[in-house]
Amino acid sequence: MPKLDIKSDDALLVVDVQNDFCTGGALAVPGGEAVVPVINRLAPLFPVIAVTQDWHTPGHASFASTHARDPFEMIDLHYGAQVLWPDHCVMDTHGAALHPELVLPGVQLILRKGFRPGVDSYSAFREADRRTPTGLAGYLRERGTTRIIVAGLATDFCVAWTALDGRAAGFEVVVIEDACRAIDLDGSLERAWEDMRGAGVDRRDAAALGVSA
Ligand code: VGL
Ligand code: ZN
Repeated sequence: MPKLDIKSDDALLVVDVQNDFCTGGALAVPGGEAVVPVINRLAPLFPVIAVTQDWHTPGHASFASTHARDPFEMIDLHYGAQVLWPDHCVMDTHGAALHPELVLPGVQLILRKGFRPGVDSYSAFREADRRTPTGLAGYLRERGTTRIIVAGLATDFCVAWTALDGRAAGFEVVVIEDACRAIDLDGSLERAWEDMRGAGVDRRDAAALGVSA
């Protein structure tokens, strides 16, 4: 018996399972592609499924190359501190495409984020200026969603920011830890779990939904 019963007001949110975040990609998350079969098994349980795609312009402000700096340095942008990343998930490229083995015929919404040249967006709800909404909260509310179950990449960046903003938007939030993989930059993974715990995010495994990891 699954401990977490999926109901009609639950939504699965699949975060950034894209080629560039998997082995061989421009910003590969260790073991990133391992989330694919787990997510494929989770998806059929859900009445509502949304997928996000990190979707940057060439020369995006979050790219180290844009500032002639090295990847993983920090920079101050107009909205605050920003990690500088290798060029990744450039809109409409192979790296930005969803992983080819993701089988999600039931997906209803594909939400792109980070498409403004000067503003990053780890969160699926709110851009990095912390003001500009993506529209996802409104979409989910109109669909009758009260709880979101989050899986994908990367645990300590886009998954965590999405989970935290989901709480801020009034949703119950569950993160399926073994359906996620992390970047873990200078302790970012432990900090992310602390922040999520503090915000009331529920941390579970796929087994809680009766699904093997
Ligand atoms: C992400 C860094 C930069 C993520 C996206 O999906 O976690 N991380 N862009
Ligand atoms: Zn990005």
